[in-house]
Amino acid sequence: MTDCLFCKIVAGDIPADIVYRDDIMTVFRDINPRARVHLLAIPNHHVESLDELTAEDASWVGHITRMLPIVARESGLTQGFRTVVNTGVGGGQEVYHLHYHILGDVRDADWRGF
Ligand code: DGP
Repeated sequence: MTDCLFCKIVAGDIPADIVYRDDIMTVFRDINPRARVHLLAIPNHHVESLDELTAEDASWVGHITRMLPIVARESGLTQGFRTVVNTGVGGGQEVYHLHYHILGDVRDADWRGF
């Protein structure tokens, strides 16, 4: 989608600190980190939110889910991490390209913020 911020990051039109990338997904550092490590994992193709998913999406959703702990570990989060997905207005979603927040070392982070 041409006017989607995260599609532009996938395309390389907007710079981002990318920590992992494959044919299905991209992971980059959040511009406004809420924890010592705060990553965003997104599908490379445009999907607005979890609300859009159908049974046909199971394969790539499974791939992203399986990769979350691998990328987290490779980013130094050896003691675990928090995963957050905000969905829609009620979920506080700001960017309408599905993204999984990966937060590490969250002990001092504002719990209510996520
Ligand atoms: P959400 O509220 O779940 O839609 O989170 C959107 C996140 O996206 C928020 O934590 C800040 C992050 N973000 C917004 N714009 C940019 C950007 O241009 N670059 C990066 N790296 N992150 C962004």
